[in-house]
Amino acid sequence: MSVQMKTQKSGDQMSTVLLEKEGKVARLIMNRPDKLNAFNKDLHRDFMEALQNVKKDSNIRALVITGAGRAFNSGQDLSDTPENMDYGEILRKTYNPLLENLLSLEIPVIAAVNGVAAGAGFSLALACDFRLAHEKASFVQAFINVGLVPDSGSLYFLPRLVGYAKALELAVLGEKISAKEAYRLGIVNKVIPAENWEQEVMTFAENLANKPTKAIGLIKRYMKLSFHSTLSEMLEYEAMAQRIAGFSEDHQEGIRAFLEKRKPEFKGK
Ligand code: T3D
Repeated sequence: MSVQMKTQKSGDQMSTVLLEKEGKVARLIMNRPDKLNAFNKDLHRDFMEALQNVKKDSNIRALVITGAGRAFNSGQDLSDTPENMDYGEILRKTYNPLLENLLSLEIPVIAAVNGVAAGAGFSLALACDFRLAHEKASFVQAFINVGLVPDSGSLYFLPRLVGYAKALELAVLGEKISAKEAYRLGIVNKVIPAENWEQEVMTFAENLANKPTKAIGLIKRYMKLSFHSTLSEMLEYEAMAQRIAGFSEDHQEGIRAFLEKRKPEFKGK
C-alpha cells in the first residue's frame, strides 16, 4: 500500500512534490508536468522539505526520485527567471543546498528517469546513486543552448562517469542523447522497457532497501573520498568504515544467516 507523506499540501494548494511511502521505499515525484517538472522556487522548497522528511524517517531505506507526466525534469524554469539576476547567488541559495542535502542521505538514492532530463534535471539524476532509464528517456546538457554552463554538479559528476572528452562534448554540443546511448556511456545503470517500468523500478529499489543500509551509507561516504585521496588514506578510511560496519547488527545477522545457511534479514541497523 502506498502511503502519502507530509509534503502533500492540503486545500487547493497543489504541491510541486509528492512524497509517497511504500514499505521501506519512498518515492519523491516532481510534480510540475506542464513545465516538464522544471525547477522554480516552489519546487525547490517542496523538494527540500521532502528530503528532510526522508532523512528523519529511519524506516525509509531507499529513495526513488522521478517526475510526473512525460518528463523527469527540464532544469531551471526558463519562464520564471527574472532578467539580470545573479545566477551565482541563485545556485548558492537553491540548487547547491538541494544537492548537498541529497548527497548527505546515507540510504541508496535512485533516479528513475521516466522521460527527458535536461539541464539541472540531468545534473540531479547524476547526483543520485543509481540511474534507471525508461526506454523513452533522454538526456541533454541543455545549459549551453541558453548560453550557460553546466551546474548543480554536472561539471563534477559527468567527467567522472564518462571521462573528460565525452563530458566536454555533451556539455559543449548540448545535444540530446537517448537512454540507450546513456547506457552505452555508463551514465545509466539500466534501461527498462515501458511495459515493465513501474514494477522494475520498485523491484530495484526494494532490493536495495533490504540490504544492510548502514554499510551502504558507509560505502557511499567513503567511496566519494577516493577521488581526492591517496591509497594510504583510502586504506585508513576502509579501516574506519569497516570498524563501524563490523559493530552493526546487520553484520551479526549476515554471519548468523551464513552459518545457518539461510537468507539474511537485514534491519538497516
Ligand atoms: O537560472 C538559474 O537559476 C541558473 C540555473 C540554471 C540551471 C539550468 O537548468 S539551465 C537549463 C534550463 N533548461 C533548459 O534549457 C531546457 C529547456 N527545455 C528544452 O530544451 C526542451 O523543452 C526539452 C529538451 C527539455 C524537451 O523538449 P520537448 O520537445 O520534448 O518539449 P517542449 O515542447 O520543448 O516542452 C514542452 C513544454 O514544456 C513547453 O511548454 P508549452 O509550449 O507546452 O506551453 C515548454 O515551453 C515547457 N518547458 C520545457 N522545458 C522548460 C519549459 N518551461 C520552462 N522551463 C523549462 N526548462
